[in-house]
Amino acid sequence: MARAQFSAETAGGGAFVRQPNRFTGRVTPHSTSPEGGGPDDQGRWPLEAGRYRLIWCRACPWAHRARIVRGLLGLDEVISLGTVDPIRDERGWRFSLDQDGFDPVLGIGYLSDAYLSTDPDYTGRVTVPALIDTVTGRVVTNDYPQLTLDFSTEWRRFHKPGAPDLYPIELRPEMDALMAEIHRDVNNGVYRCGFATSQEAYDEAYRALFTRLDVLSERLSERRYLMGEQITEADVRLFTTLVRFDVAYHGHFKCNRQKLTEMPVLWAYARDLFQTPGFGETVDFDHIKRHYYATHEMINPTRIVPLGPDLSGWTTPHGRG
Ligand SMILES: N[C@@H](CCC(=O)N[C@@H](CS)C(=O)NCC(=O)O)C(=O)O
Repeated sequence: MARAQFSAETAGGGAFVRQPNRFTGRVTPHSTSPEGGGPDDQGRWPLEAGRYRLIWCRACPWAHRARIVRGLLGLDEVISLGTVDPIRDERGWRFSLDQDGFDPVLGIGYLSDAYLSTDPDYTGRVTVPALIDTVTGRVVTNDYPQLTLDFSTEWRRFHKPGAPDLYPIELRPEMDALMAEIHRDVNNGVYRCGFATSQEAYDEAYRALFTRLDVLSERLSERRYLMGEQITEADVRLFTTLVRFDVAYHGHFKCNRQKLTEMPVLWAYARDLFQTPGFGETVDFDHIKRHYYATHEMINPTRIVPLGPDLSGWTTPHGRG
């Protein structure tokens, strides 16, 4: 069997099994801690404007979700943003895009500095997104699925006027089930294709991915967004994978039954979102390509970054809505 990109996260049959999220603190108005205090005995941090910092990488689909949701809800003013270099070095995610290589607020050069000062025994992958407490420098959470839902529900006090409800209470049961399928087969499914180290594991992931995309395409042929006429968290989660499909997953992860541009409904849907304020301006195709092709040395040992594909189609009329 081929050598794995992440051997600790590769099962016996060559399938990629993602590590659990280590830090699962939550910022919430229900915390019993005072302002400026740490987490209460249930891991709940106090809700405060200007206190927490979101660290993201423009290339990362999990981090990209948090960036989009933060913007759609108008939380930009109350949660600051730090951006790591799309290429990790041997110490991992670094703040080399910042002056002198240090995050200007946290004063650290590597995201691992925050992880290790929070848990000196941490041995897992240091991942984005991460929400960091600027008072103590500790990692509050790297639990990306909960993070964005908390932006919608726990941070409501700081939403901009007229902010969308991305997680409507009456839709949650259906949305949760849909997002679980999208996560398994699409968001993480592309990684299960790319990081498989056996033909069988790859075949299984590939089939699940395209079968799910067919189902989603069918659903989206009858409605503008996944849950109807309003954008929800489910759309944000699907978008961050679709926008990377042709530039990264089709080639690098061998998700190549079709390109996104060859799946008419999904392509129009993705363009519709791309052209919606809060989406397109957060996309950095250059960072995405450089991250994937130059980071996974087991998959692309030459680290050559392809020049294509042509991206001009993203701004063409989508004909939806
Ligand atoms: N926290 C999740 C998802 C976040 C994630 O995987 N982010 C990627 C970037 S897309 C990352 O930070 N990878 C760091 C690494 O592979 O060392 C995980 O641990 O799998």
